[in-house]
Amino acid sequence: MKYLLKNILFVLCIVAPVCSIASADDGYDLWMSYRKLDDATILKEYQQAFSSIVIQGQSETLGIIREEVKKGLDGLLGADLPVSNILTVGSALVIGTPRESELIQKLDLSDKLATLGREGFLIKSTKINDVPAVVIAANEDIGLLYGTFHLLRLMQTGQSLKDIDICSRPRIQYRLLDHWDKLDGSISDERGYAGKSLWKWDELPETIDPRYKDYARANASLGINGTVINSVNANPDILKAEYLKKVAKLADVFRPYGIRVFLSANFSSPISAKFAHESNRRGGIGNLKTSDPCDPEVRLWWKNKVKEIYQFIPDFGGFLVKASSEGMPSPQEYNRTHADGANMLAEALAPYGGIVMWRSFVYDDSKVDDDRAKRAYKEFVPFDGKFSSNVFIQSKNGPIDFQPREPVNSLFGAMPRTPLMLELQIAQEYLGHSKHLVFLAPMWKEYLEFDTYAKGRGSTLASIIDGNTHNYQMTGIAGVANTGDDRNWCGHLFAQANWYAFGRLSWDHSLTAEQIADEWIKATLTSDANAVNTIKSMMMGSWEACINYMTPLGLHHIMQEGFHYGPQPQLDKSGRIDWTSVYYHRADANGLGFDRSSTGSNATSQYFSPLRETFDDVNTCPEKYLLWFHHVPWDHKTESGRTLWDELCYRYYTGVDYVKEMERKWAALEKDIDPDICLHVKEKLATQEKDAAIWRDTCLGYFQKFSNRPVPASN
Ligand code: GCV
Repeated sequence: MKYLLKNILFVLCIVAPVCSIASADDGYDLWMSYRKLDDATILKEYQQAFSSIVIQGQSETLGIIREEVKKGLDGLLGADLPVSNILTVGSALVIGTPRESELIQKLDLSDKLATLGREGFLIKSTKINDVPAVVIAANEDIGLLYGTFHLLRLMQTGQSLKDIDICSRPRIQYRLLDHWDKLDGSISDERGYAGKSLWKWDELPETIDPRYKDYARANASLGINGTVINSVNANPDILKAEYLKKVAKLADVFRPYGIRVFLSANFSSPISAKFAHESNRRGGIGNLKTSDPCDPEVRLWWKNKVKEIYQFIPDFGGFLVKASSEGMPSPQEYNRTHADGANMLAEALAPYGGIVMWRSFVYDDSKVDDDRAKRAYKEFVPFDGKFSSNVFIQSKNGPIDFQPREPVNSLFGAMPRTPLMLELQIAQEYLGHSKHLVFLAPMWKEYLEFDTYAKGRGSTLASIIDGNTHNYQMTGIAGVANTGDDRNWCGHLFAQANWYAFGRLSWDHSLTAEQIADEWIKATLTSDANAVNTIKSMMMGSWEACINYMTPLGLHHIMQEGFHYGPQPQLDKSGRIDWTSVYYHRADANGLGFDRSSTGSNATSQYFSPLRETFDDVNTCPEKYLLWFHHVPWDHKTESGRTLWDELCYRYYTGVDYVKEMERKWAALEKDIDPDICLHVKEKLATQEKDAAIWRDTCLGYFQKFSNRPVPASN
């Protein structure tokens, strides 16, 4: 008996883990696991609507659509649907362009299709030859792929398809992920928190990791249509032929998914290695002594290099350039301007349809202004209208650097004759890395809906970057990627929701954060109504909570230097002040905050009226930006009636309490969520709670030295 028991235990020990691995959800499938729907009514509706799939035409993209739609419908419906190019009896999903599909041609959708451009699509329920059909139609195959993913999304979220009649096209033309991946395969010191780079440079071009395809598929499912695959701190080697061959292989995988490859270029690439400066950010793969953009040899070097790139990658998208920033080389070293530099590259790319994304993230030059927040505006606005038509100025959302909260960068609205491309950060560099649950869609919505008043009321950031305010001829948005080779792509399962949200907003910035959360939860985690609501409630407040436990009331950049994770409100041993926390928070016996009003750095003057006046007056400045724009006395009365000090304490406690509440809510969902995911998130939340308390105690402990007022034990 004892022997038998021992054997049973042995078998259980061996088998149990195997079973749990087999059934475990490791997060690899992202929002595309296509679990069978459990709502019987909607399942029946879909089963009746789709007894077959009909796709006419041949192309690589159509092949992908066949694969995706089969996988999606079979999974969601628990079926094995036939895919063919002939419509038979029953009911069908019919996908095609009028050019390739006579079934679609017959429907005469030309008026609608004329409004949809190259990437748009329509989904419509109709009848073809008396057969009830749901149709996905578009002008190009890529539109069909986007339409297919959209239909699957509607089904994952359980929406009725009866009488469906929708048209969709992207509001923004260039929708890019910016990877800050290095050529040695690391991302960790470039703000990557999910393992190593997805790109296996040592295996390419011979070996193509199947994950490249999954990456492209995930992006295409959201409508992302470009990727900058290397860090803006660009290693010039990326432009050597040996790397271009590798990049070309990635481009081949991404192309049928509608994704173009772009590269970050190092401005001093043309310089010979023997003339390159010592810093590892300096260029040096060419044979020249200079990278002066007005030097004919330099211009020729770039023209030849671009020609070579297009031989490898015929649909190459263009260059992203970080110049005059954090030690990166620039045209200013030769007394040339940003426009000289960007236009030289633009001229080389123009014949092939390529573009330049020239970043406005500049703060190296101390002569420009003492206030870092003012520098981009001062350096770029004078050049409005001086850039070639294929140049974007790519600007971070805020004037400093992806802080938990900033006002919108004053550059937006101030360059009516230069297309501005918005740069957001999906990676949570300043928001708890991949350790904290922080859903970023509410933050991005706050920025997108921020009214700059550039052309009067309604000149929102969204309307600037989608071209409506200034009639830009090119429009673009980029998100600094949070992906890596971790099995679940993003480190934290909930960080996937930020990749998802970025993609969805880049296609349609009018979507609400709630809708995006709702879609992501249902596609990724569960469709149980209570669980969905609980998770949504966790996500929706998580950004504000993070602000509260890190940088409430407009505080900013008080993170650990370099690492940008934990709090470091104090100076380090070196005593250096510039770009340290004390530069930004300016705590003293009188109060707290950076005076950027007209009595201080006057950064408020860079905004349009009436924002300028609203921000300038401490009594009208929105409290969320209070310490961003003002140095405020500790006893200043805030909106709640509490003094600044008491409000600060209140906010720090509220932030931590929110994390505790998320832990409680998550614990109650155990039965609705895959056990592995449940545990993974539970552990992350425990870390977040610990970290949030450290933030609160460190910051309040430090600021108390100046305020001289007591810190309460709780709210
Ligand atoms: C890629 C911040 C980050 C840097 C980043 C830089 C940039 O300073 O901390 O890691 O460099 O922004 O956006 O260029």
